Amino acid sequence: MSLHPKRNGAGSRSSAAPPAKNNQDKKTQQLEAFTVAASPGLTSNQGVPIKDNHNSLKAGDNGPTLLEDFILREKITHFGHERIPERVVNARGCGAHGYFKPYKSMVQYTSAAFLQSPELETPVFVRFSGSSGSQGSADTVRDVRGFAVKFYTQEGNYDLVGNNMPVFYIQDAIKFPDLIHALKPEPNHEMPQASSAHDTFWDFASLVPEVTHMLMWTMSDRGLPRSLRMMEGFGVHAFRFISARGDAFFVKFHWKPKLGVHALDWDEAQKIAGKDPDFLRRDLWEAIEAGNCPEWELGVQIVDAGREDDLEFDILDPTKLIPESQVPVQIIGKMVLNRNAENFFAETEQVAFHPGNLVPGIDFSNDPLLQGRLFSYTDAQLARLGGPNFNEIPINRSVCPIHNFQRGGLHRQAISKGRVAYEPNTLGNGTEFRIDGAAQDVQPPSKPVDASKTRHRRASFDDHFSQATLFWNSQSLAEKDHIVAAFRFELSKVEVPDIRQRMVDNLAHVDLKLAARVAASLGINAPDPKAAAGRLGFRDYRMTSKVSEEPALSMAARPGASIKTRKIAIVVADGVDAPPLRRLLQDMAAAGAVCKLVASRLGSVSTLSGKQLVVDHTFANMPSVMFDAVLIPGGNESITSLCGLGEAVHFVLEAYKHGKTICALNEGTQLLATLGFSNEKNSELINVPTPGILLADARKVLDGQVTQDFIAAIALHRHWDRLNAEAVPA
Ligand code: HDE
Repeated sequence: MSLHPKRNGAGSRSSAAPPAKNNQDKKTQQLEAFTVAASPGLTSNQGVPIKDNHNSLKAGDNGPTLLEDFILREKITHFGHERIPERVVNARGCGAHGYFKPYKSMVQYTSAAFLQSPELETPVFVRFSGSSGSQGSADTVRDVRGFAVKFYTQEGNYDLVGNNMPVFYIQDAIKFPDLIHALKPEPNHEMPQASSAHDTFWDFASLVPEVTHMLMWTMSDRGLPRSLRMMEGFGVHAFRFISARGDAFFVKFHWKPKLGVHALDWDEAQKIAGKDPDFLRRDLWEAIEAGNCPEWELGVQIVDAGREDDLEFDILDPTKLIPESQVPVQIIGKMVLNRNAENFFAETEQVAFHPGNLVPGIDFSNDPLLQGRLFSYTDAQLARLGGPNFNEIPINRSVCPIHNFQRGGLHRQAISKGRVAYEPNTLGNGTEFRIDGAAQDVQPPSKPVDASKTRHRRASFDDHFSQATLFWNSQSLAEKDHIVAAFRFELSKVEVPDIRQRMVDNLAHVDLKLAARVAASLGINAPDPKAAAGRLGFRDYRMTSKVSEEPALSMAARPGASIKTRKIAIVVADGVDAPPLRRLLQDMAAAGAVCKLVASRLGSVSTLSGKQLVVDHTFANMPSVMFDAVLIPGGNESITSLCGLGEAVHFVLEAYKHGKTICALNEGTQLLATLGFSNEKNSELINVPTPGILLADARKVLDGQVTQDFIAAIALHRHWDRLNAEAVPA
């Protein structure tokens, strides 16, 4: 029996869970043993019954509280210690359980047991995170997102601790503290929160050109995912697959979301940060609770060890990606997230990832950024989780047995039997016990190392711009506009003009037009690539790229076909024309969309025929930025009220500005009148040449035409090429 989605509360675990029959259930069963249900009555932590939880023990009714009140002392003391240090980066996150299943055996490439059989489901826990903000920061800030997956395999835990972008800012771990200090709030006044738009970040960025490629990603719409369910994941570094025969391959990991890759608009993202700072975690939680379990396919780009020099860049350089048209991504399996965590702290906060948690058949590479991470994560867990036994915390336990002679340490839970805590021994079970190294080692020997110590960086890491240019060239016009706008926004927040100037001079090495467009709004000189090239530490070196444009790098080039889980707002008031609306609601639900009625107040609105429709949200509590599309049903009275209601007009105008699909039926078109759309030929479905704006005759709803057009337009996600969108004062 596997824990596949159950509608209505797929997230909840029954207290009498059935016995585990496959690997996927093993983790659930294990966690079950630690799960505590609420029960009547209260006790202290020692199990002593508590009769009064309202009054502390005092010397007389008016007297001081007594120190001997151990119930009060215990409660207050525990409370004072209930926080742990947040992660130094990636502090804000949310997680969910699920499983991974290969589509085929990868035996040819790796001996990793969880990749051998399409029959085997492996339990996983995934934590998504924002990298720069603190635990309480908003979800929708511009940032790279963490995408960390813990596979509970039968050979131990394997962690793929990646991001939603395939490259990273820096090439060597020794720069990480500098990068993060520059990115985080400035140390004197602790501002700004969860934002790179400040002097210290751009000061660093302008002086360290290796960050340029990653900047292109973070300034692009990839920095603003519409949903965690709609973003890609990447292992970033080259890892290695090792087969049972000892053959070695470089491998880059990809997660491809089944719902497509989609982003928010920057204005929208900023507004959501105020309206619902939990937007992304709420979206994930609600989707799983509703049984809309998100899925990703695992892809690998495999390069035979020894063939890596065929690439024009260094495979060990984490600021480079392997273009998919150069080495195609093989899809090898599927991950489904189907259960929300039971307790945020116990699971999501205490989960401890480590890129060095590997299983036999998967190895790391000599990527100098990865090498530094191998040290950092254990160290981080020691600081955060208070000692060396964090592997015993339920969410971190492997599902296979643990046996070694590590003993003691803070919070040790295992009660190890016997007098033997060393190897080899004969006293453990009466015969000689000795590890002889016959089994495959987790870290197989690779090429012998015979080199002088050096702090030198390889010349093959010198090109910082070719792939930034490749990324730029691969974007659609709208995506390019967004990148320009993002650079302008960020650099306009920089107070020191020299920093802005250095940055646009650097950008001139990516693309002169990009740099000129950014500079134009900043009140600085036109970009000067020569000025950048003359600067200390700046290398003006470009490799010869084999690929000049890569479709996989653009989100616009790959719109999805489905509108599953997309949110549609139906704006209504009393007097709404219900029959066509009902039909559209049915059609949209059948296509998997989530429709919500939005009005000026909660309760219900009356229809033309005097019936009542229940309102889900108000314009104030669920503004247009929380939706993917808008439907304006007809009904004279309803539309007259909505046209006179500022918040309703704003709702629709803002949706227009953010490129969302808007469908108006009959009189509903009047709400769009402020934008100059009208529906004079009321009997026709008018395809106004404005993308994603459908003005429809309600009678056409019944023949399915409106449904079809509406779905097709929503599936395109956003329609950026709209006239006068900048004129909308939303
Ligand atoms: Fe991390 N990173 N990182 N990182 N990272 C942490 O680990 C670090 C890097 C990533 O949901 C910390 O447990 C160094 C790249 C994710 O719990 C810390 C370097 C990538 C998460 C740490 C990097 C990542 C972290 C903070 C440069 C993408 C959240 C607390 C050498 C491939 C995991 C902790 C979760 C978290 C160090 C660079 C991804 C301090 C030193 C590159 C998704 O150990």
